[in-house]
This record gives sequence, structure tokens and C-alpha cells, in this order.
Amino acid sequence: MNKRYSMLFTITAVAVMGATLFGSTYTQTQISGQSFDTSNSDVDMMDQIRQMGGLQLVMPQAFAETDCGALESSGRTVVEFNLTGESVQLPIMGGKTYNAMTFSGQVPGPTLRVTQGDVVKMTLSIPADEVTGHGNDMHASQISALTFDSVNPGETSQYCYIAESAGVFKYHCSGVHLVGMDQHVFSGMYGIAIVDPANGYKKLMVEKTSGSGELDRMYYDADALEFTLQFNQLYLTDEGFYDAGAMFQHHNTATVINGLQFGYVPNMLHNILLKGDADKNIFVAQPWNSIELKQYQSQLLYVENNQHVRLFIENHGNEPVFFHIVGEILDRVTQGNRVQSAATETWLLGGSQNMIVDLVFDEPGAYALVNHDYAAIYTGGIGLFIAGDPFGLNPRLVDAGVIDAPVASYAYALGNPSDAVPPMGMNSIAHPAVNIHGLYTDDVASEMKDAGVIPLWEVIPTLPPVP
Ligand SMILES: [Cu+2]
Repeated sequence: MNKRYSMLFTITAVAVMGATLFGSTYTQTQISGQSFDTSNSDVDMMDQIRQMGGLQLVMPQAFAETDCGALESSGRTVVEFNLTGESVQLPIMGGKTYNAMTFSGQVPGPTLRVTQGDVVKMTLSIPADEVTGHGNDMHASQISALTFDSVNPGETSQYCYIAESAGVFKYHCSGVHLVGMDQHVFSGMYGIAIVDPANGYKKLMVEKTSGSGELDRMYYDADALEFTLQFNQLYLTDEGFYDAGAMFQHHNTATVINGLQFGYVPNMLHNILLKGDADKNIFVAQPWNSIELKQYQSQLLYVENNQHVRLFIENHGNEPVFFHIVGEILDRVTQGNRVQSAATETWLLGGSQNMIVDLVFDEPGAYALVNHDYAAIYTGGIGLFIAGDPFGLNPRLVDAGVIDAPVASYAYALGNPSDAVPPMGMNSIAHPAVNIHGLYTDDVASEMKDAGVIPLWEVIPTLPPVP
């Protein structure tokens, strides 16, 4: 299938899908049957549906249970989630940029965090100078898809829903009346909502054996150090445009975690700390390895040993994710609010599927998190957790005045990357420090700096050299 034909197929397929589901004005001419006259309340509804050849979902807004007024006065906690839809240029590996589409100038979009039973009040605003309309389908909601209809440039739209089920749920742009949904999502318009269980998270049990071979159960408090890891692919032409033909053939051009290929690998600071030379790479692939890259330079994920760690993981992509941590075992896998597995090596996530992984890193070391599909690993689907002080840096960091006393993880000295740190929830351990890292526009990075998040690219040059 050549590229041009594929593109045509995309548009046709999505238009037909849009017509079937929504009967929008764009597709009205392609379907038979009359529209549903809601002003005539005397007409038998089933008769109306029969006459128009089936339920076309051309229903008025009144049918959608998204009345913010009623839900806002329901006595539940109301959490506002304000997003913009913006097309911007963002970097990709190799020094190029691509035509990104974003929620609020970042990929992934901001993480929403609520408690089960809260009302979410979602507002999507599209700036007047934006090139296209956008929508937002939040999988945490249980409301008619009609509600996600697109918002035009210069307009704002809103809906409310009760987050009834606990777990991780993606949200994503629904295109312009569904047209171009794939392009908008693969260009960056995706994110997650974390819905904490109403009664909080469970303690973590990890089985160990004693020297005599007896089982010993270790229990960890529900509070955990938390990270978000969102997998996706890019399908791009050499010029950085979305390539629908490549998408249809599942020929991705990159595998990304939180928007970046190889975003959680060492950078030049780590080279200096471990090799004494900014240019001596310590990992096989360090594409984001310069202080000038600012928020785009790679950062590592730091945890303590014997600490309860919780990962919120979503697969936004078209390819499966075989989630594995090299050298560790996933102590517990939860989907929705139900435990699916414990003490397992790898867990499979299909498209738009998620899980919560709870685990404890037993020994100091570097642990690679991967999509254990070799094509995904080699195209960017890998990052590193550093547990404890495996490189013996504590004395040197103290000598250099970076820290006052030895620390349980390098997060105390360097902070964890902001794009992997979710908002605090009911069982969150606060990160010792957070640094600005991620696929953010400069405006977003500047706002984060003003809010007190550490810009490492300003701090690192002031550090005294390590002998
Ligand atoms: Cu969009």
C-alpha cells in the first residue's frame, strides 16, 4: 500500500466511522435517514428511530449526563481540569523537531489526580490562532461519546463526570469529529488520570525466604514513591510530519516513554560524576546529553532501597508493551482496582491499557525498565532506575557540598524528573526534589521554574568539579 493511498484510506475510514457514530454535519451527506426532530415530543421514540434507519446518535446535549451544575452541587469534591489544545514544534532525537500537537504545551498532557467518587470538571480551550479543533475523550468518565465532540479554535467547552472507578485511565484528543484522531494522539495529545481508590491503596506484601527455606512475608506501608510511565510510538516522515501510512503498517519511527526516546538515561552530569568527563558516555545510548538541551536533557529515575515504589503505567500506542524491569520482579500488578498478578517478571499491556506496578528494589544498582520487545528497546523504549547509592557517590557529593550527609538515593541531590512524577495522592511519598525534565515548550518550562521546580541546567554548572 503506497503512502498516498494509505492516507486516503485513513481519511475515508475515519470519516465513515465518524458518520456511523456521530452523524455530524461533515458526514451527514454520506448516511441515509432523516435527523431526529427532538422538538416533536408527541412522536413515539422507537418509531422515530425506525424511520431514520437506526440510532444515529444525533442527540441534543440534554441527553448527555454531563450537567456540571447538578454535579457541582452534589456535595462531592469537584476537581477542575483545565487544558488547552496547542500545535507546537518539539524536539525529537537527532537534533530535529516534529510537528507536535499538545494538551497545554506538553507531551504527555498534565496528569490529573482525583479520588474515586470525585467530580471531574474538564474544560478544554482552543486558542484563536490554533490551526485545528481538538477534543478530549477521558477514559475515566462513563458518559456518551457525543460529549467529546471537538472544540473549534477560539472556543471553550466543558463537561463534568464522576470518577466512579479507581485506577489509571488515559485521556486523548478525539480529533475533529473523530477525523484525524490518530494523528492528534500520535502527535502528542494524550495523558492520564489517576483515580485513587476511595479507601486508599493496599499494603504491599513481598515474599522472601529465610536461610532455612521458610517463607517470610515482608509488608510495606501503602505509602509509596510514585512515577508515571506512558508508552507510545511516533510515526513521522523525515520532515517531522505525521505519517499515516507508516501508522497503518505499524512501522513506527520511534518508541517513546513520556514523549521521549531514551529520556531516562544518563546525561553529561552523570558522565562527570562517574567518569570525570562530560563527554565519556556511561550508557550505550545517550542522545540527550548536553546542558544546552535544558528541559530535554535526559534524567535518571532515583529510588531508595527497601522503599515501596508505585508505577502508574499506560500504553497509549498501537503496539503492545511487554513491561519488564531488568534485574527486578514486579511484586504486584493491579489493573483497575483489582490485583492481577504478584511476583511476576513481565506484564503485557495492549493498546489503551494500563496497570499499577508496586515493587521494592532490594539491592543498590541500575535497573533498566523496558518494553521487552527488542524493536521497542532499540528505538527508545528503555529507561533506568537507580536504586540506593550503587556508585558510591555519597562521600564525593558530601565533599563537593551538594549534600550535607549521605543520602538514601540520588534524588536528594539531583531530584527526579518532573515528567515522571505524578501529583501527590492519598498514599504518596513526596519526592525529595523534582527537576524540570520533559517534552515541554519553553513557556511551560519557564512556568515550572517560577513555581520552584529545579532547572538542573542552571544548577549543574555551579557545582564544584568532582576530583
Ligand atoms: Cu487534537
